[in-house]
Amino acid sequence: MQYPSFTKEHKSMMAKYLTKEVFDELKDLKTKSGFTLEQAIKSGIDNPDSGIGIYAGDKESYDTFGALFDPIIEEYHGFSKDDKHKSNLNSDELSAPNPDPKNEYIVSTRIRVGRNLADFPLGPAISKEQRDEVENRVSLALGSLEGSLAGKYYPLLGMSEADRVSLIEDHFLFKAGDRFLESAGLNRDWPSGRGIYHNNEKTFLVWINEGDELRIISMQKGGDVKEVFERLVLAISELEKKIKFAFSEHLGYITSCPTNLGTAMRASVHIALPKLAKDMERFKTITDKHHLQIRGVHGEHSQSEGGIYDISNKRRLGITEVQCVQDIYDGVKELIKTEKELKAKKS
Ligand code: ADP
Ligand code: IOM
Repeated sequence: MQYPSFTKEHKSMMAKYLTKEVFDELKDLKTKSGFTLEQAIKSGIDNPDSGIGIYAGDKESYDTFGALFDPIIEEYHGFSKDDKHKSNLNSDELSAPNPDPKNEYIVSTRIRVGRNLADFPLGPAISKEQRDEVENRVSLALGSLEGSLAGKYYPLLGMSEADRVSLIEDHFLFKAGDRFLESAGLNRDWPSGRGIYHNNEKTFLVWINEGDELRIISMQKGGDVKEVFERLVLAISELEKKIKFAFSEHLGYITSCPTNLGTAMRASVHIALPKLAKDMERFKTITDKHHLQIRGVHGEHSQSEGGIYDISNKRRLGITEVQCVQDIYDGVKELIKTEKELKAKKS
């Protein structure tokens, strides 16, 4: 492989840190599952608008290609090579009374974590047989859940187009054909091995074999962040009794995208902020202060609709799960306060 010809459109962290020197050091290396630098960086090369532009094929990728992953992880999470990840899922330590009890701003709250099986490569390097085995193991484990977590697994293979589209539009299911995942090798053999599990109320959901082997999701209408967190914590602890997840003392839960390492948690609200949306500088000052990311209503790389934004924690590694949710909670409180002030001024 030749050193990639990056253009000025290539804005990813991968493009920033893949100097010729780093490239020469890594270009001929391979992990035990056969994953190469070329595969790791393909998404960022094919998609110049990538924010990060690199994926891991297995846990070992983070060591083998450390000369490239380490500075990206440091810049994204503020987490250095010598830091240790820590976990705290104790909801009693979360201070989060509903910031919008009258349901004026927050449409819905969702918290997800990514997980991958300890004994398998990650999605970019997994074989079809291994992926199908992951689907079998995970759907079996989910099938034994009881009480509020009890539900049903719906494989993508054989799902009607109408059901698939309506699950996506209602924000429950992942989209098909994501070009970032496509180039990362994460869409191979689609739709085989993929699917969604959910309880009756669709407040507890698990995606199987999308960007990670599991995305464990708790969501509901309104702004009761604590209730959403508590449901997620219960689901994680039940699943951990049945499945061994890939984990490292240093990097926490191992995920295919380095942005998700650590807690692998993205806690988000869909929130209507029409006044702040007209002053993006002020909006961004608040989100930056609280380490938050702004996405559109249809997920990453989508646009806002009707002044509704997806606001979530950006940092996931080196801080605990409680801190991830606290970041978003504190930021959302300030966003609502500012939106109210702007509304009062104009009327
Ligand atoms: P991920 O959360 O795994 O990073 P995306 O950003 O692609 O992935 O979002 C996945 C789906 O979850 C999208 O349909 C998005 O609209 C939906 N979603 C995210 N946050 C919320 C929320 N707070 N309420 C409802 N749906 C949400
Ligand atoms: N992996 C995905 N969440 N994203 C960070 C892609 C990118 O923009 O590089």
